[in-house]
Amino acid sequence: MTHPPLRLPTDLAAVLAPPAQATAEPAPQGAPDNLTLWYDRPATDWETQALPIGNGPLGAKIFGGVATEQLQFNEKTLWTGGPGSPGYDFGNWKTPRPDAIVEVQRQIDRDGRMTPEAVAAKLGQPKTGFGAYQTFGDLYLDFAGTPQNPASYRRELSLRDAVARVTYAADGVTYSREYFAGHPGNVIVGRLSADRGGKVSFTLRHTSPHADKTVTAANGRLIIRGALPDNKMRFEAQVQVLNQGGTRTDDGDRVTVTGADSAMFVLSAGTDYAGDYPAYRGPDPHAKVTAAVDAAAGKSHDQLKQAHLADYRNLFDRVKLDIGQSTPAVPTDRLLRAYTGGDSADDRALEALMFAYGRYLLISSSRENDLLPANLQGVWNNSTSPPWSADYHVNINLQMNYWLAEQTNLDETTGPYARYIAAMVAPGTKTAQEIYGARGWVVGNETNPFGFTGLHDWATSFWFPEAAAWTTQQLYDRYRFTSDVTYLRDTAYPVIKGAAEFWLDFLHTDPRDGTLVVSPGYSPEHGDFSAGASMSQQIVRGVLTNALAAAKKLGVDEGFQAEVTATLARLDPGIRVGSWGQLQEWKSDWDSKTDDHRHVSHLYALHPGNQITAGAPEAEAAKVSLTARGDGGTGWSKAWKINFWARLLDGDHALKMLSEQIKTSTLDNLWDTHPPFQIDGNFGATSGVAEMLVQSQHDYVHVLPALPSAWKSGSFSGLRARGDVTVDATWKDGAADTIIVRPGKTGPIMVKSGFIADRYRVYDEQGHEVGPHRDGDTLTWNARAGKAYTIRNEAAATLPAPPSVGLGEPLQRVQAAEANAEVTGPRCRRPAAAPAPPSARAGG
Ligand code: FUC
Repeated sequence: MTHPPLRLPTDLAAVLAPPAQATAEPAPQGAPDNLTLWYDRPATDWETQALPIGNGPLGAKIFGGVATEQLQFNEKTLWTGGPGSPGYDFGNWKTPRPDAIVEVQRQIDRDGRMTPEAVAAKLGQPKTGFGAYQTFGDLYLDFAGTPQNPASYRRELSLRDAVARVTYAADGVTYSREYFAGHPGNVIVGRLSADRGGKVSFTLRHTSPHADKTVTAANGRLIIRGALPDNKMRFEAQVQVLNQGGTRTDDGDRVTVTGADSAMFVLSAGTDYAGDYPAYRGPDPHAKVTAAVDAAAGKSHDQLKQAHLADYRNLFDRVKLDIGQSTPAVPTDRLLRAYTGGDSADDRALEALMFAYGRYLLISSSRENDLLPANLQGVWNNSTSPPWSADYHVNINLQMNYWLAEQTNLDETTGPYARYIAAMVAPGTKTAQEIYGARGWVVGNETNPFGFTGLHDWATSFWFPEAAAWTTQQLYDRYRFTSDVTYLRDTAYPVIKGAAEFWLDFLHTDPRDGTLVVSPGYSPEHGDFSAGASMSQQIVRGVLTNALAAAKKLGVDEGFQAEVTATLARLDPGIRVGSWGQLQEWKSDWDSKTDDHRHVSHLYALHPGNQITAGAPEAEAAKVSLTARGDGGTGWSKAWKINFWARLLDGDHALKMLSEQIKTSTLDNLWDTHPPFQIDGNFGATSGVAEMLVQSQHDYVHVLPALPSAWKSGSFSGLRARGDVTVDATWKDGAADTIIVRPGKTGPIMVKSGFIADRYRVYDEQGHEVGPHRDGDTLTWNARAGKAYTIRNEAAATLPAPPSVGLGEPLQRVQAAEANAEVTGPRCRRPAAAPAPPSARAGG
């Protein structure tokens, strides 16, 4: 059936129009810009105040001191430990322990539980040569003769530009500094200028805690070269200083500029790390670092900056969020202190800023040319012994770092994650064989850049073989978001298959009921060891389900498919409702109502998994558990709870968790704190907000599933849903006004939103009305790749009615087409059981 074209109402046409080209200019200085962090004094503390810039491999923290500027900087591969470090063993047992695991399994079969200490005594082994992420050191710029108290001081980080700036005035001169970390060219660029000629003078020098190095200056270039004593990893950084006007002199290990009109420096750094098992070493970094600095030094500041802005904005500008924020002209630390989580537009400003900041931080710490993904601190670390080695914890933390990536349209940031997980297959295969006697690959609770896939002996965190399976969830999810079958076949499937194969061999038959369970199993960092802990079972079910779906999609490995199908049929699903209505954390009903442990692992099936659907009895049980655990926790724990409440479709509680995180787990520079600083909470908070706005884990696009009542009216654009769909929406007085979906592939699309149970219309780009199939609050139609479809809430009627068609006609047509479907209904229905997916896809 075809329909006459409709003339689109003007404001609808505006929504449909492609986003305006980003302007090249930043917001004017001093004007409130809702996406700038700014402060009226220099930073004195690295962790809480200094501002982060980064391009993935390189990161820096800017202090903005007046007499001395400090840039602490990092290169993400600079790690102690691993091959070359005495006694490094990848965490594999130094001598075989043939019956050790079986003995633990027998004891758990007999007694039901074992203490972590008892299991660690049998299976653990001290960590050797694990290493830690290292600061590269600091650049200092000393400004001789600068007044102590300059006027109009401002230090800022623009999230729109990914540029940090410092400005102040002294003796009638305004001084400006500007820093960015460019992904193009892999350089950190600094520029110093003044509004009067000849006023730029400074000395640039380097310090670091790494003793085994040389620092030399020649032709305005500092060359910092050395090796870590522990593993002999070579490192090099170069900084080229270029002045306009004035003079430049080299002085041993420093460069001085005097009386210049402006000056720029470009920094690049590298190591001889390579991501390849077992040596993890590549070429000396000298040639690459030299080439990067030479290339950047051959360009003007303007060229470097334009390349950076174009690259960064291409990612950052894809998503916009308006939740009614209005940014007051107060520094960000004061905005944070004044935050109440109430109704004010200032509070909305901070929430919107936190959402954007997570995206900024991911773009800044995970890019295509990265050898490693974002670690516990992203790319930023000022220490030689950072908390938890600033490593890769894989019982929540690394996974959380990437929850936001696809949802918030940053697919390009996921490459390092995929490469890192794939690089664990080789060492993890050896560990699977030697420790567990299993096929496939495995990794434990914590890992490093050198394939540490075995065990250590910290009783409450040494054991978590489910980690490998969990890390592959993102790989499969990336396929669900992008529908990229080539990626599934070549990159994701082999890794997912290996993680699934491990469990085909390592599951244990539970003598209590004959089901297959994980034993020994340990719900992360909580309680006793047992068999069949809920999270263990949910993760294993997820990886088997994903591996099977992928093998079917690719039409490969029939024998493997049969094995997985048989195993799934016997697997304990790990979802049980306990005596007080809670979701059980363990197979036995051991949960305490007064336990407020930060890990809420047994809710994995709700988030990030998809085995529990809101409204189902298990979801009610998850709510009981979550309520009992309370609204506290470390930074990442609160961030996870935003996501949980959003998946339970409780937007007000999700916002409550975001506000708890902002109030009690956020530092002045808006970094998340565990404490100490841990970046996962920033990423988890952004993901949580995205989950409030769009969900797609059940293969339909659920728009505004958990809108908090405090976000009365607003809009977003550019969020992504599984099935290769980009989503925009506007809402007013708590109800969606307009939803626009842009599918990237042709085929059936399902869109769910509260108002669809009421009055709605769907248009294609030409204004032709689309006749979807409706079931309650969910529409299905055959969508064409590259087209935009607009669903309008006719009941809200905030847009003018299309002039050429009477209101009754399309509704009658829908009624005729859907004689058996409910046409009107409550605005916010309890979600129906998950509709059948438009194509055979599954997730875990
Ligand atoms: C997990 C958490 C801790 C911390 C550490 C880095 O082990 O339980 O709270 O976040 O990772």
